Amino acid sequence: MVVDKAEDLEKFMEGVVARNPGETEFHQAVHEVAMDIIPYIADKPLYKDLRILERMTEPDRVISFRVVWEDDKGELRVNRGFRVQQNNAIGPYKGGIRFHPSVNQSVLKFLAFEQVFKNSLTGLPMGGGKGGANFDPKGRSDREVMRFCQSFMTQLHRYIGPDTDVPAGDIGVGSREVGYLFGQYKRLVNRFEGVLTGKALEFGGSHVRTEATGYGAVYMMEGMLAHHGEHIEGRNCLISGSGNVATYCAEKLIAMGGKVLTLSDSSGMIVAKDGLTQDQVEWIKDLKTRRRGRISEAAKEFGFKYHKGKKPWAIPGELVFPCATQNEIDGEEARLLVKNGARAVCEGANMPATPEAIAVFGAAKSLLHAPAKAANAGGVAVSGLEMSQNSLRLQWTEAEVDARLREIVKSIHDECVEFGTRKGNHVDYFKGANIAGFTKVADAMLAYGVM
Ligand code: NDP
Ligand code: 2IT
Repeated sequence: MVVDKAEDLEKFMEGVVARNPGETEFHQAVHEVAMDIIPYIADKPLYKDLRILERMTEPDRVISFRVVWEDDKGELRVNRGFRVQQNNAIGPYKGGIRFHPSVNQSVLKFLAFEQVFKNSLTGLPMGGGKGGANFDPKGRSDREVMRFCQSFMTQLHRYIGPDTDVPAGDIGVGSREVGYLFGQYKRLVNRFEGVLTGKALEFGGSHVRTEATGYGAVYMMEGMLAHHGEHIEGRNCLISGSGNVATYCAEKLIAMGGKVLTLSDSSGMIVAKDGLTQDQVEWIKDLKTRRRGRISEAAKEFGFKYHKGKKPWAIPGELVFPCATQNEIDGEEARLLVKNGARAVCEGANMPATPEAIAVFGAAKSLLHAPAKAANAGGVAVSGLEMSQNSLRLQWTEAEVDARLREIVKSIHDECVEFGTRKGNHVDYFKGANIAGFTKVADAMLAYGVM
């Protein structure tokens, strides 16, 4: 049978767009996966005729709810909360919660869809989901954030559970918010159970969960370079963002001898021309998690150059780690990075490169590019380990969890190589990750029959 794969992809995407009007981020995430999966299943009737990919694009359910809370002036505020339960074929729904004004159904559906493939790649029994609210924590007091979290969980608690759906952090949701969310869940259901990950160590958290996404991205970079006979030491690194993922990415790069030139936030970017030190990273972590300040303050404190409103992509660097948000590198910025000597891009953030940027990186001779679902899977992998520890009612040591994290990232890298190697040892990490992530979920769905 001759199959026109391009026509198949076009028809498939027409259906996705028609069923999900206006959800551009979701269309983008599905298209990026379908580009690899449709050719892969063209001669596999079991997957193709049983419409497995089409079924995977339809969330099991999307829950949306009103979140009402009182600000410090006594005024009532109304936000919209969501949980997208995308797919639980291989385990309970699992994925973070995002609090950011840009949150809407399209953004959360893209994140939940991606999460299914990412979680599958970890090899742990976790399905995919994502949640959040269009709440802006910036400028809000601790008490306001607490009241918002409590109201959010009052709605969410009826839909989640340790064997049903296990949320965690994402943008705007860190250990403070997970504490408030977990406390409210416990109060409502009167059970102490592993319903959230990213908890503090005192109440069921795992060592290395805070560090895991940033560390995991660096382990992935290390694996990609090693596969090509290279290493991190002595190389100039560009990082965007200055939150959880970015700061722990910087920390691990410094430990491995990399030179971290940049960090950023939504207001601008700092350039440390001699490279950040670990002490400076500690100061920035405190700035962001406790003092809740802006990255410009680090420039004042340490005499770095601050570029208001700029992103790091015009600075020459070899190892590139977008760790802030979706679509933060466009085609033009990708061309600039390539021109300035980028060797590898490792996606700490979810879907940080636009389709045009992915195409530019793909066309650049031998540039290595790890997609988010492989590069930032370390975070959810340690979340999966936190779930295991909660079930066992045990806490593993830091060394034990870090060793497991390294092992998981290595196996993700190996899977990308197995399914993504092209001629001449060049690895298409996008293709490898998409196919490896897809097959496990697809085979489980086949086993369940038609549903
Ligand atoms: P944080 O909230 O800790 O930090 C986010 C950082 O990105 C901040 O510096 C923030 O700047 C910046 N940022 C956020 N939105 C924008 C925007 N629209 N434009 C410019 N800058 C922005 O979040 P995380 O570090 O946890 O998450 C960063 C990325 O990593 C996200 O894509 C997330 O989905 C992904 N990720 C996170 C995981 C985790 O375990 N936390 C796991 C896997 C992926 P500002 O403070 O100015 O808003
Ligand atoms: O995008 C992600 O993988 C996360 N925000 C982490 C999810 C989790 O459940 O730890």
